[in-house]
Amino acid sequence: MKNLITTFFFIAAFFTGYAQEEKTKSESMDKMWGESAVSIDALRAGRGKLFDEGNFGMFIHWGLFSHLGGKWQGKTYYGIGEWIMNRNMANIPVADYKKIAKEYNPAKFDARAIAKLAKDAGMKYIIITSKHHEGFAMFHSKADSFNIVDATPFARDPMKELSAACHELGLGFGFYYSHNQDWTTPGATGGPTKYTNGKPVTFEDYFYKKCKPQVKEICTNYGNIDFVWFDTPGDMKKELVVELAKMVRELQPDVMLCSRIGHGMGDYASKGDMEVPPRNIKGLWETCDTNNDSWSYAWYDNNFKSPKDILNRLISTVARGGTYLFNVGPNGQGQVPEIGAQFLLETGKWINKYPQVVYDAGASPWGHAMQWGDITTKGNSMFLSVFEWPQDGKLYLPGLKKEILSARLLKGIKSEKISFEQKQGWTIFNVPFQQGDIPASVIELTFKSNPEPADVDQMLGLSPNTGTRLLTVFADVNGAESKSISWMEKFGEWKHVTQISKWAEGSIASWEINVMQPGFYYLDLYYKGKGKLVWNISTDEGSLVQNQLAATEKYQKYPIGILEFKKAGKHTIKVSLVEGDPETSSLESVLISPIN
Ligand code: FHN
Repeated sequence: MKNLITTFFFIAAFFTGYAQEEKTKSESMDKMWGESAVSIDALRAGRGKLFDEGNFGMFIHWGLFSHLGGKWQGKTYYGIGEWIMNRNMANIPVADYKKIAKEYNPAKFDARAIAKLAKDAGMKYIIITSKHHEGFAMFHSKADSFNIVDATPFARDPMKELSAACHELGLGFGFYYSHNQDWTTPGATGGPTKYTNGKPVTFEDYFYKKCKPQVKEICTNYGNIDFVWFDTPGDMKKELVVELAKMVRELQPDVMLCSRIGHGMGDYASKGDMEVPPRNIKGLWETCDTNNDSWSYAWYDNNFKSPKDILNRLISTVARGGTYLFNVGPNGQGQVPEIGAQFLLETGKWINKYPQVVYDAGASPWGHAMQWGDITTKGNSMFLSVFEWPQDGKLYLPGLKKEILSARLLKGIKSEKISFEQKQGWTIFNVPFQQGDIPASVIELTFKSNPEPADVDQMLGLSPNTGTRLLTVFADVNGAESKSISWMEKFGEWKHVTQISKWAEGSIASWEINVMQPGFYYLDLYYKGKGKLVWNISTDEGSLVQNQLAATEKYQKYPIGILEFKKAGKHTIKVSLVEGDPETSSLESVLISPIN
């Protein structure tokens, strides 16, 4: 058991250490980034323009592991496919792993088709794995013959083909490179600790003989590149990271470096894998997400995100102030799995109709998502992307204090004026009963000047026609611990929430909400724990619900009862744990829904 726990923390540190460190920076540092000491504004106007305005890029995980597709010697290993070699998955010996190259022939790889897919999906650039942790170079490398040209029957350089296709189609292009972990190279993190002849080796040996020369190759042989996306810096020494960054910047002055290079040397911050943050973040940052559960191809993994999910996560990332990097994993033949590709094309059709919602769009002044969708801004306009269309012809927007010049329901380039009224701090739009566009319809509001956070009351709202989820990240917490946590479902498949735990007697989590319509509402709690728990939920008006329910070790939704709001307007809701183990009981959110 102890070993298992140690292993988990070891892996978690590899995956998340940097993200945690960079999160703090991205939230506090919106002026300077890394030792390049360039202001964010200068970056946005200069080499960061593609990243900042494009807002949507394609990530590709492709390597020798794609040939295995999650299976080794007849057994399937569930989790992120590119880790199959690792001791926490199939634990494949280095010599055996290297032999796979002899049978690797992704003959159906078509660089132009992949670049076109990215373009048709509305993506503005591609970032592809040139070398992942397995140590296999997907480009022609003079520094190490364990590469796709010299070690496989395929014998082509797909990176030459892809960079050319991107340049031809007007897409940006960049490389992922695993600079610290290299499991097949002696001296690298996770690699053999001695040469095959038994001689000792150091990390510096790997760094100077393989890592730095290969990074030089990818920065020299593929024309202009826009990104170098280093990953999992672990405990790499600062001087080596600085040396690498310096070389990259000299060879490719327009390149953008992701924060995962380590030691604050990146140009923009990278959030945790698969993490769409719930509140706005300042500065230049990105979320990388994948189209199913694994980054690289896995034969069993067809849990592809629908066009609705992709658009919702993309628009929410942009609405929080970030950029969305969305991954596909080509199979061993070099092809992007069909369902994932289809969903991306659907996504692209929608973006092509509403480009203004995504490209060069700014964050939502509300600082958080709405129950029905999300809000992005551009100039004097605000775009309400409505994914959950109201059934009763009314769309409720809480907290807008600025005068609206016009409200229009967009229909591609055409639009239709919609009427609205403003009362009790709410704007209520009269919308058609039928949703115009799938998966989201867009309402454009225009104003005399650019909408700012000061123009809205960011308080959460409870409308009469949709449930409102009160996330604990927005709660005031007294006497308990509020903490952002991340965990893996399958190996490498990350989930992120903020939770409230370590409850004590008198601990309270509270939210302020603006209630549009008084009445009775269903109340559900999302929590985890052990045994039976008793929760108490009360309002400033003296309404109260208390109930005992079972708990499991996974976050789940539990119906608690019915809560009454006697008057419309601003209210406080308080939650406390009355009975149950305070150590294991964790609250994730409260859902308040109208009773239909
Ligand atoms: O270990 C890698 C993982 O395989 C994948 O490449 C992701 C993508 O962000 N990065 C690392 C884990 O965070």
